[in-house]
Amino acid sequence: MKSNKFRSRLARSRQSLSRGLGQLFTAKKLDDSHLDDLEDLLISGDVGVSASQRIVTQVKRASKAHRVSTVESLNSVIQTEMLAILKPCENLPEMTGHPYVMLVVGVNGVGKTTSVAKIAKHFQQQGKSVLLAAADTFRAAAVEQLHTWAERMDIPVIAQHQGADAAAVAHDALTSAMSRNIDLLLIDTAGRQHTHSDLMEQLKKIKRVLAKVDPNTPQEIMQVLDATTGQNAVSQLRHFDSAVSVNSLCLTKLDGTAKGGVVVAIADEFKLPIRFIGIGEGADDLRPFSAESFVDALLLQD
Ligand SMILES: Nc1nc2c(ncn2[C@@H]2O[C@H](COP(=O)(O)OP(=O)(O)O)[C@@H](O)[C@H]2O)c(=O)[nH]1
Ligand SMILES: [Mg+2]
Repeated sequence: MKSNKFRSRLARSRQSLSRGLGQLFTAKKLDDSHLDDLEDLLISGDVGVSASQRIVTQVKRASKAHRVSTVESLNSVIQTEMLAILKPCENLPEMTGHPYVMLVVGVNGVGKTTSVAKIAKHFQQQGKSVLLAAADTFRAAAVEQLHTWAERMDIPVIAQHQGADAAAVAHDALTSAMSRNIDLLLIDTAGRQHTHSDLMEQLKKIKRVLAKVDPNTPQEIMQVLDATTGQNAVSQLRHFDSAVSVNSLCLTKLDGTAKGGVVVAIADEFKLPIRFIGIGEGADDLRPFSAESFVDALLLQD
């Protein structure tokens, strides 16, 4: 059942790619103009220039070897190459250290707070004790939003008043997690400040303050990216990664977008682990990333 929901949430991305591939394959033999069309199709599906070229190169090779005679065989070459690009993203940071601290970052509106709640629930269901830190002190509503989720899931939250120092909230949360013997501390952060550089300074400060309490923390800096923003997500990642060294990703809103190919672009360019993908607004609409299921959902026809 779960995998059906996953497939159906990715339907728009799958349909847009497969329709294009079907149209491409009206001729008997793939020639160079078809390969250009294939590259355009992949790029317009947000697969990114470099990953699209990589895939087209493989299709060209297979075509020369007469291995691409049907739309299914074309699909299968694309599938194999996408899988090769995505597979390394399954190498997640190992969750060692106690508490394990995930600092969740990203621009406003990408789904940080929602993802923090979903991730909390995911690990709670695995029997881990979880604590949340409301370090988005920029907006009062952000703290409120986290509280609402946490109450529903019966998970404790550390928060302060609006405008409080985000690093102080993170500090409190970590010391509290240590004294309560918590397994996992999830820190929600702001996505907007007066300026972009303020935000990056704040995130760096949170990192410093955490490391002072426990030099192993934060073990994971997870950037949340909204897949519907396509190539914008790529440039957001470039900025955050250069400022705070992101070591995992959560890609949200893959439901209802035709831009699911952006996952391939991000994997190809950054080779960063993808821990989760978001496929809806509900608490259960989160899936651990699997390269196989993702490629199947993107390319395998019903
Ligand atoms: N469709 C869909 N909406 C999502 C997903 N994740 C988050 N959202 C919605 O995106 C909006 C912004 O989310 P929020 O967590 O507040 O973003 P933040 O500003 O980064 O903390 C909310 O309306 C969420 O319900 C997802 O995977 N799919
Ligand atoms: Mg938020």
